[in-house]
Amino acid sequence: MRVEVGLLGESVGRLAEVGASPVGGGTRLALGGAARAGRDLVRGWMEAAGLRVRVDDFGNMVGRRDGAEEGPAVLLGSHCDSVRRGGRFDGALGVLGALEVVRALNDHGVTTRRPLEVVNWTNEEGVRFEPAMMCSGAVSGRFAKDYVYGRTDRDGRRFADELRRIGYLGREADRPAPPAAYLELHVEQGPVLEAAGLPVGVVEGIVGITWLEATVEGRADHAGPSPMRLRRDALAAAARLVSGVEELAHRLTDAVATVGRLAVEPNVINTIPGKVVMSVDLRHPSPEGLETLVAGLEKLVWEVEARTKVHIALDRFWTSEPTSFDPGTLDAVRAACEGLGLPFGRLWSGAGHDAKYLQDVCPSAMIFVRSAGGLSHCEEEYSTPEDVEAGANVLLHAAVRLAGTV
Ligand code: HGY
Ligand code: MN
Ligand code: MN
Repeated sequence: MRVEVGLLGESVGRLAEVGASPVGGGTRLALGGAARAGRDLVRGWMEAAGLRVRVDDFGNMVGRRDGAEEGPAVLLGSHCDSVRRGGRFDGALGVLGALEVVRALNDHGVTTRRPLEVVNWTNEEGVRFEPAMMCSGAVSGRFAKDYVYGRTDRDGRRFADELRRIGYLGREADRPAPPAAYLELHVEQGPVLEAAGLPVGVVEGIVGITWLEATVEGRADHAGPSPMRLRRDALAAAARLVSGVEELAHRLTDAVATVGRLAVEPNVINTIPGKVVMSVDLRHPSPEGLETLVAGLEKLVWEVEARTKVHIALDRFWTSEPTSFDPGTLDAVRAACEGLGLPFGRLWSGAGHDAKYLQDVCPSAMIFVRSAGGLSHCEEEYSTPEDVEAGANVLLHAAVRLAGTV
């Protein structure tokens, strides 16, 4: 039994047209207009594949395919929201690959013992509404409903209001029940599989991630008359912080750190910046490494304050601990690769995924597909049809192993 990769490629291409940019990528930030159009498209495909679709109180979309037995389902899925000017495979491959698994089972007349469910998680990226993996985290009990509903975007719009506005505010009773197992197909978004010459990978875990926001308060003043010795330039201080953050990661093996978002006030040519608000994204495979990075950042803040006479407030608002996936579920993925005669890598994910929070509530694992140039979160993101087909077939056969057939 194999998936029909032409159909999968076609649906990835159709979904990519929603919020498309002129060069092949696109923007479908959570709960925006393009996200709604993408959701409507996916919902139609889910229903056309015979799935009974429901939407929960976080906007998570769940399509159910009955098994011979009742009881916990094997859940397959990922997310359809994107970063700004992201790629067409990040997240979408996991939702549409899961849909392709359902179509293959339908085409081959296969009844699974356990029910199968396909899920599109709301707001995995955490770009418009920080933090990431928010609605798989909410269903897994990591985030309270009020917290999620009250998160606001840069324009002050609330999550709950936006969910209602796009017509995807469903019921708590329609949340996915704790699954028997969870599988997520995703592009690697890094260089490991390509460097090893492998099409797919068995993902054994996800690194730890912590997000902070630094608010640098200086004093706005005229860019001309104000002597240098009297200035409290918030942007000059923030610049020291940005390069110091990068230096922290270079000094610790396996660490990565990024300042991806930065806002300057008043942001005009002839005023000394009075305030800067910037993000800090720190990642490490171990809890100790993550805490070493945070301690290094706190020391750096103290040094920059002492040197530049600004005040810097750090708000550490999200931490996703390093996560190892379930050995039994990993065995099912490995056995699927072997059964298909596919060479496969074994690696950890440097990117966060909804599977992290699913592992909190059920045995979970991920399957990676090779990323060309290791690129992602950019419009150049690409995976070949052959690699996409290999990944989707691994998902199909791992799902069948976990769900059983009658
Ligand atoms: O940030 C991440 O790693 C994921 O893409 N949300
Ligand atoms: Mn993703
Ligand atoms: Mn992503």
